[in-house]
Amino acid sequence: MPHGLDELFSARALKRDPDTLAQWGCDWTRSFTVAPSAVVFPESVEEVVALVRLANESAFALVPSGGRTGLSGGAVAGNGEVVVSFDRMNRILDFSEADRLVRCQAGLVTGALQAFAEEKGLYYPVDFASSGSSQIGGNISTNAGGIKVIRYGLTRDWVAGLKVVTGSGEVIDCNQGLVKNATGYDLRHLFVGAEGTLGLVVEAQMRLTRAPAPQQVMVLGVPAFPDILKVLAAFQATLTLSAFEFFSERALTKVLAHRDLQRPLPESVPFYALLEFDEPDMDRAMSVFERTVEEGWVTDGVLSQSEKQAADLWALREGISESIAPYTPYKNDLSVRISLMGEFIEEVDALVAASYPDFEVCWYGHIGDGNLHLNILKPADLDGEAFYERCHAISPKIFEAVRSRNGSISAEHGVGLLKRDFLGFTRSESDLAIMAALKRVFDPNQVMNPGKLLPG
Ligand code: 2HG
Ligand code: ZN
Repeated sequence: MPHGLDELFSARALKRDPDTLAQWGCDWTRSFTVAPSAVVFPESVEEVVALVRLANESAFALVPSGGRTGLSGGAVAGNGEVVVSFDRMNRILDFSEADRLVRCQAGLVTGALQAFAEEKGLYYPVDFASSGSSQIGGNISTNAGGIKVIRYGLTRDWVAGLKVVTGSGEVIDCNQGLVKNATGYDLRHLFVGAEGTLGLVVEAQMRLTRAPAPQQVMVLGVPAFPDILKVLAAFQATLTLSAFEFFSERALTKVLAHRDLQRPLPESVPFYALLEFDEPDMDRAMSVFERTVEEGWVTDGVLSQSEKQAADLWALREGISESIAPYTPYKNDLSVRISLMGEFIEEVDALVAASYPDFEVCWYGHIGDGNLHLNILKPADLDGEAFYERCHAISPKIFEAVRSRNGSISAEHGVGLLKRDFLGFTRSESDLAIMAALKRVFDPNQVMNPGKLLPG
């Protein structure tokens, strides 16, 4: 049991009851042991600094905790660690219209930043299904992606400045909102995607942008997977897409069984592409659509006629993850360059079909940016452990297909515990050695999220 916490935190900000430990000790993964010793809710940077110093002196480990919507176990505390929740550091501190910058605390919920931007007539474009509960600090620590990456990039692209408490308890301000800053190493980018292994992000300066035109959503039925890539190329050659997503018929049936939604098209089709684009581009989009039908790539399509219909079409894609959660899916979050995607998905699909003819496989994802979500569903009559073992055994083969194409074994979900032992498929020996050395610089006593991302 870590000493000294009671002197730092009031009873209101320090919890040890089993319900709090269970809730704040894990993320959306359900397969890891959850055993934190305490959860703290700091309210200021000073409290975070004091906590990190105490962790160094008393040799206990810290696990940062945002909205805990992660899917790789990055926020799981399984070894008596102290969980550091940012739920009470969730304020917007400053807004500059001229700079289009919001300075906020790490616990600000992503959706609250989006809503604030909208109030100011601006736009925060990083978006995903969990934006209602995920927090900016967590988005930064995992370099969250989501559904608009094809147009707006990743969280990293919107971070203009960071205040971080390093693993040794120093406070550093990185970049401070500047656009141009050619003064050596940009430390800000080391903390983006570091999964809390180097320090705790306590504040951020997030960039906003001009609000886009009203959006139109189109869902197309595509019988053959490789043709999705031709459809993507045809649309991208003609207009700017805000999103280009895909899902398989099997993934669609799971959402329809879970939610009160309509099939997008009268007939079922093996694959669907979901596109979003600016309304003023509608005529051009319609003519590309007609061409994709003439080419035989697309059988049918639907165009949103109202905001409600657009939201319902999006729900068909964004609702998949939640609708398959009851099947305790084995998750893969893979990326390769778009040009290699056709042959890659064919190889992995054949591998998965041959390895588990008895398992249901759901494909979906952000195909416009090269990111595929491959979820393998557990049959109801198979024990969880046995299912996990069988899936785990095939992972190296899938990852080998990734490695041979210089892809990534975790495109946007991070490494955490789930992908840690497979990191060598994506990162070289030298990369891993440099990452471990950097960890020693920022966190010499290994108090920051040990065992995540890199072996503890
Ligand atoms: C999505 O794109 C999320 O829906 C979750 O990244 C993906 O559950 C998944 O595998
Ligand atoms: Zn995703």
